[in-house]
Amino acid sequence: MHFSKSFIPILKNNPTEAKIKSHQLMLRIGMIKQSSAGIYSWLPLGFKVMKKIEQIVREEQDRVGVQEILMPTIQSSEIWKESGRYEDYGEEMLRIKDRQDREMLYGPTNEELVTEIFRSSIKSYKSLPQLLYHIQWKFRDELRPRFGIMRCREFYMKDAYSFDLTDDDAFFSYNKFFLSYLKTFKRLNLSAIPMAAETGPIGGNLSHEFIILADTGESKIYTDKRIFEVDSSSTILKKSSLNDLRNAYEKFYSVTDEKFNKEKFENSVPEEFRLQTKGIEVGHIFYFGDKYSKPMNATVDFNGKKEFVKMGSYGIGVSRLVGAIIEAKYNDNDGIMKWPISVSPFDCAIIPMISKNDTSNLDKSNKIFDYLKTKNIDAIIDDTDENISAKIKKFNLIGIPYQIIIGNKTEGNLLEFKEVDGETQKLNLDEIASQISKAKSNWFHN
Ligand code: 5CA
Repeated sequence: MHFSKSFIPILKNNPTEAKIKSHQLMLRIGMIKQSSAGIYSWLPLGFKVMKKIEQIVREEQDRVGVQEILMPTIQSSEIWKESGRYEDYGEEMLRIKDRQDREMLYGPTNEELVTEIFRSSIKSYKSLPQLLYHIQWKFRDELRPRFGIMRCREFYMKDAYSFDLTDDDAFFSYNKFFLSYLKTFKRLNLSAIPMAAETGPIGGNLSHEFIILADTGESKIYTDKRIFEVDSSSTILKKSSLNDLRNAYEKFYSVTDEKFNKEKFENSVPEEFRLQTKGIEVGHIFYFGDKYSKPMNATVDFNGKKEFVKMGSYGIGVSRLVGAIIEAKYNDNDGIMKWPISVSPFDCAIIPMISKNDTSNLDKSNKIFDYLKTKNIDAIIDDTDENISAKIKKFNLIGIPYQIIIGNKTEGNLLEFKEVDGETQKLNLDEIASQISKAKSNWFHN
């Protein structure tokens, strides 16, 4: 890809309407464009990052045995009347009518629809557990959409649903998601902490939010710092191993502000480990038993009796994660962003110094590009006639983790190669390719 032909509309300055650094950067480097309040178009750079995040989320769902489906964005009001949430959901729900005057809605979440799908086909406890997920746009008519795609009205979410016979089985399902979320966020090079949370309009009484620490986050949290040391790397998909993991986390007091209890916090956390800060909610899991299966009559046969299935639901804010990664990785003091290689829009930027009548650096860049392509490395060449320092500054913002700079200092086979936030090294092309490939595969297998 040549920069001159790409659709990456860079702004000269930070847009004044954006209050937090992720929103500023996303507009500045042309990842998104607002189309109306809280509703955005995703331009190539933003879309690429979001699709890579989506793929990691998908792989980690598949890995714990969740099956992918795709439900529509538009739902009938009937099922929401069955569950009783049609009225309860209030003004956040976008209600529409079709030409037959039927009440429809743009789905804010899918508990009802997936329960309807489940009950029409699954009849026996022998088919349990059923774990289903989809990745689909949602709409919530938020009172105050803000911070760009962090709290918007139309957003992209992975939502999964579990169906089990007993509470005990359902906790096993819950814990599988608990583990898969930790793995997912790790592959995004994020440290997300599970915290006991309120359940709100989804319901139930067991719930965890997965929170990334950030000053600009909207969630207030109270936590024991020792929770950051919990290690999930040896946990396996067995009941007891997953229970141990949950216990390892729940040993430490860690809650969002709705659950905060000052006395409990101070009694259970020694002063030196207390942390009161803010974070971004990137995932949220819920257990709510028969809250939907009972009113919607979703049952299975068990020894001649009909039992209401026990359900949970599990969300990841796929589009919000794009902003959350920027909040975690962008240093707006020095103007350097560094995408984790696992989700970077390109693996490498080739930045040639180009003078008017001399195309030799551009020719060289094209050859490097072709070679990197044979190694499965996705590069972008800045073929514009900007000066080299403006180009480097621009790519520091765009955040592609590796840069190859082709300027006057290029000697023989040695190229100037640097990680966006690191020192310049002189390496030959083979060494560069293997360094990038190694970084990519490390993340893939994380
Ligand atoms: N049905 C449940 C679980 S699938 C559910 O909807 N949970 S949720 O309401 O907590 O949403 C799941 C995730 O979607 C949140 O953790 C958050 O990361 C993301 N999300 C929720 N609302 C918004 C919004 N207005 N803008 C961007 N992302 C959002």
